[in-house]
Amino acid sequence: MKGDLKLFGAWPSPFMYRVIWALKLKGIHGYEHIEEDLKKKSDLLLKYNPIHKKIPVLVHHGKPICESLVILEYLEETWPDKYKLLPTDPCERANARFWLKYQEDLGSTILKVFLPDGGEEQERAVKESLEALKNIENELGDKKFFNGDKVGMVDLAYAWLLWQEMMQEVANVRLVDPQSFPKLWQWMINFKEAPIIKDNLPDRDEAMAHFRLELADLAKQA
Ligand SMILES: N[C@@H](CCC(=O)N[C@@H](CS)C(=O)NCC(=O)O)C(=O)O
Repeated sequence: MKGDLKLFGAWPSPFMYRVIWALKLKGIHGYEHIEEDLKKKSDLLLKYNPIHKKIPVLVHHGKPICESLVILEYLEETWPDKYKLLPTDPCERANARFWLKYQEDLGSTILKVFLPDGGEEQERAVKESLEALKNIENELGDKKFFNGDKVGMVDLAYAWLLWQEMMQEVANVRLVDPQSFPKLWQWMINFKEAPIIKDNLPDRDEAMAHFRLELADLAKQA
């Protein structure tokens, strides 16, 4: 392992899991995990991510790298010969980056699906999310994973769909189900069963209990 590596995270953040999976897929062990309380952030987190004040932050040789996808790119560049997260062909790489950006642009829309008070904004978010999910399903096609037969960066980025599936059960809002999105559904199963991933997923019951509390908090604030 190259030098000193620390990961600031907060269970069960899907953004943090992206980094954990990438580190483990690349076989980078021995990093230090620092668990943050997001209601009482540490001075170190605020120092390392003063702009967004969010986890995950990876600190390598004392230098912070913020934003989960930026961290994944950093890991790919720093350890290029270990498990490859991006395709090597420039055109395929560009396509992977297109879908990485697509899911980032979709983030705030998906969150609005879970607005506690519903209404027009939520309806619009559901409609837009369903359209986007159709595009994502078409991109996936009959492939096992987005880049073929091995988990890659795009899969790690879209793994929030697993969180979405747990949230929809808690919030009683349905976006993805096996009938309307059979390929995405199968991909979620493939992803959960993939080596490394399957041993590093949050416990479903504990995560659902956490989401119930979060949604109750959101409803109180609304
Ligand atoms: N775009 C960021 C999102 C990270 C994010 O939203 N982290 C949440 C936890 S899931 C956080 O730290 N929230 C604290 C806050 O908003 O104050 C990434 O990809 O790293």
